Amino acid sequence: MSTPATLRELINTDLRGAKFIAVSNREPYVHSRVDGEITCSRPAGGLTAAMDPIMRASGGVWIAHGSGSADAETADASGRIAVPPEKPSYTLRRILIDDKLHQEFYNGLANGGLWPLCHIAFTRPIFRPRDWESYKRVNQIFADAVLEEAGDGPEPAFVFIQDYHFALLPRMLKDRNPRLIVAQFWHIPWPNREAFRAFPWKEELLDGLLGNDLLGFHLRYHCTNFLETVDRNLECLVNPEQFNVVRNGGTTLVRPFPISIDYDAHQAIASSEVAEKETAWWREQLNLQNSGVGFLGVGIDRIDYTKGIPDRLLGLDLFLEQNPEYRSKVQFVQIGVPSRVGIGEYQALNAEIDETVEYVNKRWSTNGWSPIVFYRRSFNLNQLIGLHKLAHFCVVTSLHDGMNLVAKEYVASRLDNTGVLILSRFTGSARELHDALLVNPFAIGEIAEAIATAVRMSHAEQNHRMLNMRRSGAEHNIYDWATKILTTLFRFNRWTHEIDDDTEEEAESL
Ligand code: GDG
Repeated sequence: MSTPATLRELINTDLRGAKFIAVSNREPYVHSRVDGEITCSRPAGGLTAAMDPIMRASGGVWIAHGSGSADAETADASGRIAVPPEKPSYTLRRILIDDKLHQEFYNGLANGGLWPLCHIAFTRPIFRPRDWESYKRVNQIFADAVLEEAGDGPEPAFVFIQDYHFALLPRMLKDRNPRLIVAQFWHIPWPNREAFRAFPWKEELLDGLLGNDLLGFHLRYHCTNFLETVDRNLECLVNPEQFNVVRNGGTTLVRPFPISIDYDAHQAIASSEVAEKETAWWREQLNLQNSGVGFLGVGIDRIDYTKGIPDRLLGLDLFLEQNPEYRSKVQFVQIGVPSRVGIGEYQALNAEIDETVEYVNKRWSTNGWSPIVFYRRSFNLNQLIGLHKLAHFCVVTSLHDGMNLVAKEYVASRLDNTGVLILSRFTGSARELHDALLVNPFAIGEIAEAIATAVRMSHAEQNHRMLNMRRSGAEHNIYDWATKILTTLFRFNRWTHEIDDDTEEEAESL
């Protein structure tokens, strides 16, 4: 198993002193001015949660959009600030972008176009030409910053790009500095080639991605979808057996790297006094001692239509209808972190969640008990872990999700090997956590049935399932994910432009 130390060693030896430059839209630390005071917060989201420990180990530079109201004044003149604030170990370089430009890039093309295109959640994507222009412009601004950080000295630089906000960046970088080693991880699914037909600027987007030496997805299935999409749309050589694409003399390896969490760090918090205190806080906050509630369920998500939050609440409603003996015995806490609120579909979803919470609570509430407690706000990690520890079951009902880290975090917090995970089959996590109760999230009846199974499950069965899931969680941590990406690149031997035998063998075993 990899650790921060083994990852650091790998970077120092195999990366041969290359600069480590990460790129993402979202920054890991946001400075805001609230009532005259400057505060620093960590945004909710899978990508920043996963990348921060890797950057701590690499000691490199992370280039990201500076979104906080006090971001400029807390960084130096070129946007650089040492982070984490409490114990600096790497540099965050903030890119400040005009609001309108960022809005068209982020809410427009990235989240209004690519996000729904890549997820099967039956929300239609919207592609506005001006958003595409802004997407190109922002990719260009980031390319300038990366090239500046990489410098033009003889030492190599490794650029690790995150996600669908920067599909054009790899080609922009390679065109201007072919010596750069460029890898990208696409944190969301890649659609099948039929769905991708809707995208208006196919050739440019795919060519941009083929500027990468390595392109990673969570699942093999997403890799296959990508290779088929490229084959259908571009002049190039697609090698489905070797999982690579050759275009204009350059090779892009396409590989699955299922992402994970910092499992040990998570467990360490879960076993600390801090977590105990947070658990006690939740017990009091929810008035669990006096309420007669015997089972607590939890859902934690960004408020996003891919996460299936209304479906989950309706699943709980059906469970209460079908299992009257559990009314007033089961309480469900849903945490929903506001996300992308500038987009119409997200505003509609917020209204739908409010209506559903009200409908279910009105239907079943009695004597001070309401089945759903909904918090539309974020909590810090310690508070989330405190809640995981208290919850008898956790419900993840994403309609489609590249991986889903919440499922893995719940498992990591369950130190006593109890608790039940109800998990959508349409998450990447479902491919690893076989001992969860797997459900089709579109089928509310299956969610109701899974809740019924969870509250009736014996301790012995909980132990058996949770132990298996915890074993799998402990085997694949976030450092393994980064290590696999880096070793695949080294094997590919980008420095000599050769694909070695190991790489061929590895592709055959995929
Ligand atoms: C994308 C892909 C993929 C949630 N509430 C709070 C909070 N969170 C944290 C969770 C978890 C993260 O946010 C959410 O991660 P997910 O994986 O569930 O989902 P996305 O944000 O959609 O992430 C996803 C991921 O990228 C990584 O590749 O798994 O498929 O869609 O870590 O704990 N964090 C804090 N307060 C909250 O209230 N601090």
